[in-house]
Amino acid sequence: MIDVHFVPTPNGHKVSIMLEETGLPYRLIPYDMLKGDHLTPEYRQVNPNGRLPAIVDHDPIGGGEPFAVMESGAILLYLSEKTGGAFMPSAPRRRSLAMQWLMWQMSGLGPSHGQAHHFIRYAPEGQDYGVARYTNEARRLLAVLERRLGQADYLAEEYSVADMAAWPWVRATRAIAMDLQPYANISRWFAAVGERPAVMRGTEVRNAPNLSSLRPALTPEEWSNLFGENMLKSSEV
Ligand SMILES: N[C@@H](CCC(=O)N[C@@H](CS)C(=O)NCC(=O)O)C(=O)O
Repeated sequence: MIDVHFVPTPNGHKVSIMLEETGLPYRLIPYDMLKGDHLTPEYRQVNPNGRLPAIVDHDPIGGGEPFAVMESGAILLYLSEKTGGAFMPSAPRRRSLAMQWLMWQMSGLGPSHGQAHHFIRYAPEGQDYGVARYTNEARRLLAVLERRLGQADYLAEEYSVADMAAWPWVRATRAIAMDLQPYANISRWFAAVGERPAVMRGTEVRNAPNLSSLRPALTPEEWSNLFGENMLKSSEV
């Protein structure tokens, strides 16, 4: 059994999609970040970085004690290894492509779109520089994705962990009012991936956030848990 420390966000959905795709048995442990569920010393034992998601495999690769894995990209690769290489292409070039696009998602698409969400949805209004900086970067990355998906049906030519990593972030563009219509290749790929039964199951409502709420109203306590003093205090040594 695999414990999934979970929030229904793009990073969380990467993992729930992969678990549904592979059919591995898992148990969701839901967190409410607004309440600061993730700020506890107990959760630091699971994920030293204190962010979500993370997994604990009670029957880990190689045996031994339960094993914790942080970082959604590393979790996808761990689950692939656990299932004999599922959703990692076996041909060397495609395998490298899957790695390249997974790294691109983890270092580019996710962080930059995450900052766009922050400045558009959560930052005090009037932060024009931050909004422009990350909206531009978010659009640049969508253009990169659009070009890639004009060359191949999937990021690594065949459906792989790279698509599972990128797809939930593209899905979340609706929360920052980005229109996918001008991106014909992304739209085709987005529909094809979204029709996969495992992807549907992996993203179905589990305390799903209201993606249409452009500016959620946070209490001072909720703000502090996400971005302020409470968050900082929890990471002090
Ligand atoms: N690179 C990390 C990012 C994890 C991350 O930032 N997760 C968000 C939720 S999607 C989080 O934990 N936010 C809580 C916080 O910022 O305190 C991953 O891919 O797992």
